[in-house]
Amino acid sequence: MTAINEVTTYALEGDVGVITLNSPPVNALSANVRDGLAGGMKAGLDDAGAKSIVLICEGRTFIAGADITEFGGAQKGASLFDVQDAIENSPKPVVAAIHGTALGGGLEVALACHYRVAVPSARCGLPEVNLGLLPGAGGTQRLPRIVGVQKALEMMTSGQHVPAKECLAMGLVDEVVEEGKLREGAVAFARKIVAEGRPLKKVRESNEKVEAARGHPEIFADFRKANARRFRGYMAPEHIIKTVEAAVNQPFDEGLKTERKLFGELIASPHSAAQRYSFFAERQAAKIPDVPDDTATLPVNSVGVIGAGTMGGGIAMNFANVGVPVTIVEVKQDALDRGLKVIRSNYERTAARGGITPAQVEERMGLIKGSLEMNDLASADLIIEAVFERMDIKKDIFTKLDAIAKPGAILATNTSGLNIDEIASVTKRPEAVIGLHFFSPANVMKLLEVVRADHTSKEVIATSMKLAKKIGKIAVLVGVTPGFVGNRILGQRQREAQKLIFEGAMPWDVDRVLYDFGFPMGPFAMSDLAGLDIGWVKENSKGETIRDVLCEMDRRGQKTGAGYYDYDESRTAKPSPVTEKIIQDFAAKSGANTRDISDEEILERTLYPMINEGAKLLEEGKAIRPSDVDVVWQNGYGWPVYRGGPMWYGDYVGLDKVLDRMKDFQAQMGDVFKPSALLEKLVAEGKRFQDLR
Ligand code: T1G
Repeated sequence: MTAINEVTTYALEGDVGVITLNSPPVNALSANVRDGLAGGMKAGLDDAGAKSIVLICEGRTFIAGADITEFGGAQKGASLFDVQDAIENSPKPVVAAIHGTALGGGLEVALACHYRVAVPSARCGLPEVNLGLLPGAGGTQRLPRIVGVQKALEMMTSGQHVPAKECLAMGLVDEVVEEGKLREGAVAFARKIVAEGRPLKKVRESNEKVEAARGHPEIFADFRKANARRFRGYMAPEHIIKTVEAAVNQPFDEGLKTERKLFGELIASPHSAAQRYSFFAERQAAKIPDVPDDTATLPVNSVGVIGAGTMGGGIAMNFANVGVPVTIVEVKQDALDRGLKVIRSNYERTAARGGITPAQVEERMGLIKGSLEMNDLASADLIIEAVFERMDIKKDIFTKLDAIAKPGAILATNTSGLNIDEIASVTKRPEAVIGLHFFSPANVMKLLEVVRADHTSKEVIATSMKLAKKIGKIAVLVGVTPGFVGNRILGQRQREAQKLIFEGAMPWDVDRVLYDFGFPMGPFAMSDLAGLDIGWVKENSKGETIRDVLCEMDRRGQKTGAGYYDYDESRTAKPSPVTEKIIQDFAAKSGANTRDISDEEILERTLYPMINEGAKLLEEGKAIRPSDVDVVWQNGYGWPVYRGGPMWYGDYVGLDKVLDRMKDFQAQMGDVFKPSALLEKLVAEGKRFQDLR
């Protein structure tokens, strides 16, 4: 065995040359790995004893793509394109041996090989779209030549990781070898293709599938139309479609040029910068400075949930989905039955869409047990309270739980903003109390705000963060403050949205600006969807707010066909002259001077206070790092990932501009706009939030 460099070795196994990469954590195509590949190919080609070459990786995975940390830096080491040419033009067959995930540039290297074999657990994909990019090493030209135009469009615009079995069916891999025996399987396969005199299959030369699509522009028109809603606001999907059109209509090398030009546009775009930032932000969020990775964790093999309402039911599903038995406790049988019925219908709907099998529906329902007895939670490892948002009720439950739960059990509350230190204070084990703030629908939304209270132990924090990953959540650790990170910042936007419609803007103006910015929906449309009468009590209503008046007129949102908007039978929202009149009357009655308000001001008034509040949360230590605030808003509140999040966006706009506008607004409208000390400090030092690592 020869060491090519510190991450690559070459060895001759019989008459097969084997290049082995070992560059943890994911064998990303760093300069070292590219140099290793180039050196390994040279060794294999120069080795007279080698009739074929196998490329394999050590560690958890085959090459998982280009090294994203190198983007934007000076190009060092061998060029990826030269490495691919060396592989593709090799007179000896080159076989890629795939385990883990062959992604992005990793799959593109494998596509330059003449053959690919994989173990059953392997997955392949070109997920560059998730980074606001497109496959920039020939993937857009080679993939459609193997899997066809339609599948290539789907794979590259979704970024999906396709299992080996499906890859075999699509021709993306040539053989699936025994799990755990990849090296042997790949070497045997390489020997077989030599023995059978099989050709050097160059993907660039197999044109049937792209030629079959030539003269059928409707394929692309239909794909664009079918995905317009999903691609709204993103740059990369349309660029990807254009590269596949090039694969169909241009010779391979011309198509490669088109790919490089379009890749260049994307990698230079703020969209991709924001999405690459978000990739690392999500991984950073899992790291807690004073709770090291090796902190002991507690076993969670059984869970109790108190409350079978919308949140309780969704929370329970998360654990049943990963095989953890759950006991749901309710006070009344009918509430319990209703809750379990909703869970079953959720599972059946997923099964109807083919997301799970009917057997899995039964298996998961089998893991969820209903009870009217809190004592049934005495042996649970983790208990999550998800009842009505009233402090007295929560304290009553935690007092009972403290007496019932076994030593070492974690006592969690799903409150969306109440003081968890106060809740913990009624127990004799505040170190076991933590907030696990799920977002509705709890079985769907990715975000989990893990709320650290004053006495929460590091074991309980570490256990909760790891458990979140197990149930497929993106966990962000936050501190106790009203509304935690997400809702506290939301309060800023909602306040300004409400004020703006008093000053001359209409709800649909505010919504349009935020929708065009990239939010899935504006605050007023969101309120209509949720229902304007949440927390509204008819008997106490005095028509003091626009919402009061709308509810009194039975305009309670989509469900009544009218709210801020009017809705037609297909629930399409239309600006409402009724609401407009109510708002104008209100403004006149309150003596407000209404004026024309620009879209730019609407955006600044709704977003800049959010950025400022994020800075305050960092000052107060309620969020560990700015990117955590962004992960919360991207995964819990629909902030568009290609805009990075409130903190990234503040840096993008320029903190000096945010500060100036906040000061303008403060002068005009008071101290609710008072800039945070951190914002002032960063501007004074010419720094950005991203400099606060
Ligand atoms: N570059 C650099 N670091 C990477 C990386 C990459 N491509 N992928 C992962 N890491 C780091 C990550 O930051 C983390 O670091 C550690 O590896 C473990 O990752 C030319 C332009 C492979 C499925 O988009 O999807 O190729 O936090 O926590 O959950 O066309 O990582 O420990 O310090 O995510 O087991 C295309 C990105 C690149 C794949 C593993 N490739 N990676 O998931 O571990 S663009 C991707 C993933 C490209 C070419 C283009 C996942 C994973 P740390 P992890 P995991």
